[in-house]
Amino acid sequence: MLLANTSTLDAATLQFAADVRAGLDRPGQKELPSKYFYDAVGSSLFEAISVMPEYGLTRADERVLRGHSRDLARLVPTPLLICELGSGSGKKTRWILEALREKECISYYPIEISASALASCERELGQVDGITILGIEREYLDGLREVAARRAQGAHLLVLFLGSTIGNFDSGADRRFLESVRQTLIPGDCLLLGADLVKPLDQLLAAYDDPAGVTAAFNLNMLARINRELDADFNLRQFEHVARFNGSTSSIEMHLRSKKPQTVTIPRAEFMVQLREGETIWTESSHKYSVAELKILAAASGFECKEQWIDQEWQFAESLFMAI
Ligand code: AVI
Repeated sequence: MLLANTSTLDAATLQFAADVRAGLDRPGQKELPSKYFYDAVGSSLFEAISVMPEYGLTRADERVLRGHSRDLARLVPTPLLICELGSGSGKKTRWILEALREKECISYYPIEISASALASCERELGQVDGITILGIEREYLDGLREVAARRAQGAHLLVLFLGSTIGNFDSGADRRFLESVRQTLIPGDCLLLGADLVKPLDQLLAAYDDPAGVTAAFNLNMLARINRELDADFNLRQFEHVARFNGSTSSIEMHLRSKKPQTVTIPRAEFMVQLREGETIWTESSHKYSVAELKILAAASGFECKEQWIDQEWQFAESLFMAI
């Protein structure tokens, strides 16, 4: 088997190699962590997904924020430090910042592991008057702790976790993550959580398997990324995108199905993987919540659900949780 000189790889690539190896070496269902979708190509493909007619999630998120930012501003205590976990381009946050700047002195801290996403967020929101922006290039919880440490006496935090990224956590990991967020907060601090809701099956399947093949390209880019960064020899034409609904977990699952028996070499992970015809690699789960489930999640992680705003066109909820 081909071995690469891995001693020259940076820490991020070594971690990527270790995670790829662990996921593909699993007995039973092989898997790859969905966080690795978002390299430069994957992030652009996700931007394209978000404007596809079949994928209403991002537009629904924006509609609710546009329609209810003033209601939100009335409910949160000030002075305020706003931290956004995974801000992306920051486009939909504009409504919130504009509604809140009419209150007291506001600071906005987008938290992102991608320097380029932070830069475009600072460009997008830099011109909102009366708001100080400071991008933090860290993992979500590390970044949040850093912001919490900066709070002045009497100031409150509003944490934004939008776009239903919470739905991409493994089952049970959503509650554990919210508990960790809660531990960095004090009573009265708030969390605005965007979550996609259960909806008819045909609508969900079309959203995750659009006829133009953009979501398929997004999914397959995971293998292309492994080829680029770990020198692997995945033949993308020998895999197909699969989206299916798992009723027992209320999640859309995305997989990559091997069209034939094949062996793939991943030199920088010092690993070789064999796939059977029809065998799948599980790449993502996207949980679809119910309104009641979100209230239970709030209570289970130390929050009170103060308000919920629902988009009726796409069934998407923005929930305002207050730390108790
Ligand atoms: C980022 N996340 C909320 C998206 C979702 O819908 O779960 C990722 C995505 N996967 C396929 N299409 C979009």
